[in-house]
Amino acid sequence: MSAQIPTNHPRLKSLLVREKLVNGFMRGLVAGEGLIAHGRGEAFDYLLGERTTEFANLAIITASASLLLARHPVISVNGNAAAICAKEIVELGEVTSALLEVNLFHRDERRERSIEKELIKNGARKVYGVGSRASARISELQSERRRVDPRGIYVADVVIVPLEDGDRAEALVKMGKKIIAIDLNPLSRTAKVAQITIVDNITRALPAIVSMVRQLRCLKDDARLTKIIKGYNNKENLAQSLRIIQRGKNAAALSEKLQ
Ligand code: PTJ
Repeated sequence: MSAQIPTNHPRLKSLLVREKLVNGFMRGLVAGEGLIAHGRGEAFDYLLGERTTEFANLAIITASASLLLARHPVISVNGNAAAICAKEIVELGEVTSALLEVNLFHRDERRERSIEKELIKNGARKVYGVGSRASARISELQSERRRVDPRGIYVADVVIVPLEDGDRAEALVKMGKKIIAIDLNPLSRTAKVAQITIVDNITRALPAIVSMVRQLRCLKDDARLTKIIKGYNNKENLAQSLRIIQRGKNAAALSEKLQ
């Protein structure tokens, strides 16, 4: 932990995450643009009260059920996700048997290798999509995100996309894949196009999915998992998250707490 941040600072958690990102930027994991993207996420998080809402929780349950029923799940990892949640990404990969694939918007092979190293340092056995391993192409996409691993995202049935920028999620849905987005902005293109959107901070969402997968797995009941998925409506769920932001009660409660 940083020597400069007092442990009783009311914004301690948030400041520590910022520190991880800046650290990740300096270590070559995070794109400069990633720091800006985090700021936008923080603003939405504040408006949501910096907590996992009941609607985010519903999406977490549905995402966990989908991961348990998936045949070939893949977790797409970008710079921000690796800098703030490498350990949790590896853990989720382990509990769901999902592959980990590096897929960057601002593609840069050195950064890909740094992210791969970070995941391996945190316990990953294999990382897909790095350098020439990303030899398949998503034809609908213009961005560098079109390059994917032929054994990873290209053939996945379920893909988790934390902190995205929209066009790829749309292309993957067109390819028939189920997309689980983690995005604090319920208005983003990714949030709207994904079949399951978890409107929550990745730092809270990933541990919650890991714990939910463990709970649901114990049921050994595929019919129940299918029922959970069928009963979920992403459009309605996003509208509810937006209502929380519009009402402003969560943000007011957070502001009160921080006085
Ligand atoms: O590492 P790269 O090259 O793949 O680049 C990654 C970024 C994040 C720069 C790139 O994907 C990008 O430009 O993304 P956007 O379009 O800014 O979208 C990022 C989304 O993630 C926004 O909707 C933010 O609100 C959201 N977000 C930011 N931080 C978090 C978050 N969502 C969940 N948890 C966060 N901590």
